[in-house]
Amino acid sequence: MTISTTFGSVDAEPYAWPYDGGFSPETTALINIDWQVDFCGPGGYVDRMGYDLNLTRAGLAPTQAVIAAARAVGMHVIHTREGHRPDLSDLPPNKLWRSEQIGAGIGSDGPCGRILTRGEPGWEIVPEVAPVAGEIVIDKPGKGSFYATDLDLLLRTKGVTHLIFTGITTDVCVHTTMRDANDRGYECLLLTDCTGATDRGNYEAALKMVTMQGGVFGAIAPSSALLATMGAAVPA
Ligand code: C5J
Repeated sequence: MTISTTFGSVDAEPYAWPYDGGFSPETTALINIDWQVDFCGPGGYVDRMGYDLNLTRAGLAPTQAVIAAARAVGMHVIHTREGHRPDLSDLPPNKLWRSEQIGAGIGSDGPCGRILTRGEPGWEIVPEVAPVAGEIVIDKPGKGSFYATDLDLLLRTKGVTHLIFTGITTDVCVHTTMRDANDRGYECLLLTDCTGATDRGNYEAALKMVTMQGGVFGAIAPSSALLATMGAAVPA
């Protein structure tokens, strides 16, 4: 069976993405990982841990443009949120302990409500890249978006084979999800300017890791390359 593609390949590293020459909105999902106040907003989890929010916020504007382009062509747009049940029954004790060691105990009160807790202001996706009606939102207790969620079932039911990633943080939730997606056979692209980490060196290393061994987890490209392939306007 020949599957026709709407768009050709993206100028990516270490190969022109995707491996099969092109992609279609029907079989591609844009996965936006954990763009929550807790990871990029003042008073959230990352801020409480003392990291520079400029690093995790850097990808917001390019991600906005990519989400708009994806919506315009009818691509699947999916969002994830990391957070725990209010009774913390899905929070492993070692994760709680570690968060307390760094002064940002999960479930404790902060300026944005209880840290990393579902339903709290800090757990919400920031308005710049918030979901619109009809878009899937995956709530996950861990770093990977497939662990303890129905993401794989939803993607396979929709016939999705290709995944494009934005989100934070590059070296933690984005990487864990991309690695898992790759093992599951999805063809993955990470947009380099649409992601960020709490540490610049980790961000750079995480991008480099994707490209080793001929693209061990997929490929990376700036959002401008994706937008160019889709014939969408690249923001100045
Ligand atoms: C972290 C995430 N860094 N969304 N979570 O704890 O990457």
